Amino acid sequence: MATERTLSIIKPDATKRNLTGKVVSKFEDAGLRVVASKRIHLSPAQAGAFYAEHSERPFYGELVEFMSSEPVVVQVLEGENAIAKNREVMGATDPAEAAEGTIRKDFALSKGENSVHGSDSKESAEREIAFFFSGLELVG
Ligand code: DAT
Ligand code: MG
Repeated sequence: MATERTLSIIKPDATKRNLTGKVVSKFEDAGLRVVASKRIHLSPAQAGAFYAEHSERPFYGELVEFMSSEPVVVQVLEGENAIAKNREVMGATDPAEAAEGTIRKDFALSKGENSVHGSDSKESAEREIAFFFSGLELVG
């Protein structure tokens, strides 16, 4: 196993309900280290660009509107097998299908308002980290 970095977003439904600390604790308890973090309010254009791969999906408009509705916390998480580990800690997209103890099981409101984003592959992790952070902002 290799040390990896992955991009995480704590979504508007979670920042709005003051759950940032609880979500970060789940990452840290799983052995993931926060090596970069910032709170930002995405414009609809920025949220749309970040989720461009979903632009043909029926929920795209709703997703862009939601992601730009309130501030988010974007973070880079580092650790052994960080990409898969983060997906595990997040739980399934639909909280009704998420395993016990996962972030989405404990905090998500619905399939759309599901508290966290996490990169799904090495390629998307690289692209998504570069979308939000410069090399200087990554502090191992
Ligand atoms: P994930 O975030 O688990 O990687 P995804 O990449 O398939 O899931 O979709 C990106 C986001 O889009 C997801 O976190 C929430 C939203 N979404 C996905 N499917 C949806 C649906 N059927 N209805 C509403 N929102 C949806
Ligand atoms: Mg995804």
